[in-house]
Amino acid sequence: MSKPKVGVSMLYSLGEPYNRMVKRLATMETKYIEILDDGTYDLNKSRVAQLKEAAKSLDLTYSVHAPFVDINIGSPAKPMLAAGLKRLKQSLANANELDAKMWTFHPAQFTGISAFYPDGLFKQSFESIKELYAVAEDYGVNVALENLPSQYGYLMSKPEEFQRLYKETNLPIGITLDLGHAHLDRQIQPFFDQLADKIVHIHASNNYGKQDDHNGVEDGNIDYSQFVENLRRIGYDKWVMVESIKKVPESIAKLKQILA
Ligand SMILES: [Mn+2]
Repeated sequence: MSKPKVGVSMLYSLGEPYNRMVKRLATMETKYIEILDDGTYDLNKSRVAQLKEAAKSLDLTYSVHAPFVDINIGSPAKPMLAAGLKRLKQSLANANELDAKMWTFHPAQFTGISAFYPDGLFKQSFESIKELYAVAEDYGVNVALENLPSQYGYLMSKPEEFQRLYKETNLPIGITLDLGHAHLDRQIQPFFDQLADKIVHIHASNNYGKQDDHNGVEDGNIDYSQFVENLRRIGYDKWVMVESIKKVPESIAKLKQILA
């Protein structure tokens, strides 16, 4: 059986200039790279061309993390929702150009007026997910919705919410399981127990169960030996991306060791 592939998200270098991040690609201890399409790393035509060149010369394969800053796919403010969806669709086009193996995006977040629209956030976000999924299907890009922590006001922190999505939309959309996020809601094991067949991409970092620190994989109290057992049990052979912002090379090495 083939093993999970350990990759890395370039999130950790976001404070550095874009070109330095591209140069770094040659030094990473993995060929599986997640590109963050947001902030100062916002993709455009020339950057996509540059990344394609790097992939060719360094034999890299990409996944793309969708933009999320100031985007809310469940927004009740129509112009903002439209702007967010437009940006997400552009990111899907970028992912397609990069031949990305996965495009991960974030769920909706509560707003200051969400309480006035019972269920509005779920309904609007499910509509947005359908719309994005259809665009992704046209491109042939694999997409996955990420679990986010409830303590920061996000939907989709628990398996039950994904079950509701599947029930109400019938979409065969996958899940990017973010271990750090799931740990904050004590939901790592429930995700593996209830939605194992939906997990198509994994973000790995660590924290102490209080805030989303994105520590190196050894700095926190996520049970990584249990994680390895879960992956073996479900026969997971897709990507596990280090999404730490500290101790990144150490985290790549550690995951490679425990997943070997
Ligand atoms: Mn993540």
